[in-house]
Amino acid sequence: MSVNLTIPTQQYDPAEIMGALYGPGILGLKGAFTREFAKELGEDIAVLYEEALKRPGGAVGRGPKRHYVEIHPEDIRGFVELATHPWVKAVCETVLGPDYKIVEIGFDVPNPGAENQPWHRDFPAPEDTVKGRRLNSLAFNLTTVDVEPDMGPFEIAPGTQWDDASAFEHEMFPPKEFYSRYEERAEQKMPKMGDISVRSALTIHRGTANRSDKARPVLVLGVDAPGANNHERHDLQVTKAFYEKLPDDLKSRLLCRIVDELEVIVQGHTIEGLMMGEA
Ligand SMILES: O=C(O)CCC(=O)C(=O)O
Repeated sequence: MSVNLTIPTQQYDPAEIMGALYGPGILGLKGAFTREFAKELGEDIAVLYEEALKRPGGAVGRGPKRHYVEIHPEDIRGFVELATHPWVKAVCETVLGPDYKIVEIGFDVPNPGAENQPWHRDFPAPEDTVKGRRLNSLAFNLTTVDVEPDMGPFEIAPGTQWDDASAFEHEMFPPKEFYSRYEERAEQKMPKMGDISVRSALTIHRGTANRSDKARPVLVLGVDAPGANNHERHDLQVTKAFYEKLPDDLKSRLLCRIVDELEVIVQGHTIEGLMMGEA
C-alpha cells in the first residue's frame, strides 16, 4: 500500500538559523516590518524615554550620552506583531526550543556625543554555554531610524560568543590586550527602519561613537530557553486587561507578572562596566 506523504517545508530554514547564531552569533531579516511600524515604535520610545529621564533611576546609563530603559510590552504599539512575527517565532523555536519565553523588553538610546563603549557581553556566559556549548538566550534588535555610519552603529565581533572569559573583567569585559581580536573581526551594522536582527548577547559587541546630531534608538526584546533565568534581571509586567486580549499562543510565551496596574520598573539591568561616568 502506498502512502502519500508531503515533504515538510519550512518558511525559514532551521539549519540557516542555527548556523548563523552558533556561527557568527548574529542574523538579520531586512524589511520584516513596514517603515511605518518602525516610525510608530520610534514615536512611542521617544515618549517613554522622556518620561524615564524625569524619573530618578528611570533610565540606566550605558556610557556618556547613552541609556537603556526597560519598558512594559503594552507601552508600545506593535508588541503583539513583533512577538508573533513568523521569523521571530521561527528563530526562537529553532535556537531555544519549543518552550522559549520572552523575558525582557526595553530600548537603548545612543545620543549624539555617545562614545565607543568597551567591547562587552551583556552578561556572563552561563554554564549551559560554557560547558554545555549551547545558547540559551537571544536578543532581538529593531532600529527605529535608518542607521548611517556617523550615528554610532552597533558593532559586533562575529563568532566571539564562544570566547573564553576567564581573563575578562566580571566575565563580560575583555582586557584591552584582546581588542585587536575584536577589531579584526568587527562588523558595523547599518539597519534600516523595518529591519530586525537577532544575536546572542554573549557575542562580543559595542555601541560606537555617535558623531551625528541624531539619536539612534533601538528596541531590545530578550528571549530565554527554559532555565536561562535572565528574567531575574528584568521585571516584565502586563496588566490583566492587556493579557486577556493577547493571542493564546503569546500568553504562554511571557515570563511576566500579571498586575492590576503597571508598576514603575526599578531598572535592574545595570552594566557597571559601561557606566564610564555619568550618562
Ligand atoms: O548601541 C547599541 O546598539 C548597543 C549598546 C550596548 O551594547 C549596551 O549598551 O549594552
